[in-house]
Amino acid sequence: MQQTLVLLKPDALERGLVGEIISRLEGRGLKIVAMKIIWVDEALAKRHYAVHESKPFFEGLVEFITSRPIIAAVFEGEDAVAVVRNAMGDTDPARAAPGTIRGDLAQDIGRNLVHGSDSEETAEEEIKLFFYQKEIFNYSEEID
Ligand code: DAT
Ligand code: MG
Repeated sequence: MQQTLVLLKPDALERGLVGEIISRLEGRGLKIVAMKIIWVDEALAKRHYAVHESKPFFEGLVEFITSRPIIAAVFEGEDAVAVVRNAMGDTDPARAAPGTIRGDLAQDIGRNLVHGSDSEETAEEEIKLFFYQKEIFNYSEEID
């Protein structure tokens, strides 16, 4: 079992695509174990995207993710990291395959609707940035 961080970026909320995107991820068999709507501040945005600090698009990226509310979620399931990445499609919607979230619903690399952690290690770090452990539901504990 793996957990991964999913962010529905401001364009997803603005365009009314939240249900559609969540539906696609749930359709892959992933379970929502945490979810909240938040307004990301500059400090959190910069930490989350720290790996891109030196890139020319960094400032715009931070500006966009802090511009309006987003939805942060943790999805859980077998190979959750890879399943979400595949469901999202290529970073650049112009290259994203049809059938993927970005390939079907987005057009602009700066407005690509969704974030998904890119490795198990990154997922662990990113989840901690957005959620306290107590906010993440543990199904197995509930069932026992
Ligand atoms: P991904 O979101 O697929 O993991 P990434 O980590 O390389 O992609 O980049 C993070 C975000 O930064 C991406 O979702 C959109 C933005 N971005 C990446 N490359 C960009 C570019 N060349 N121009 C503008 N924005 C870009
Ligand atoms: Mg990334």
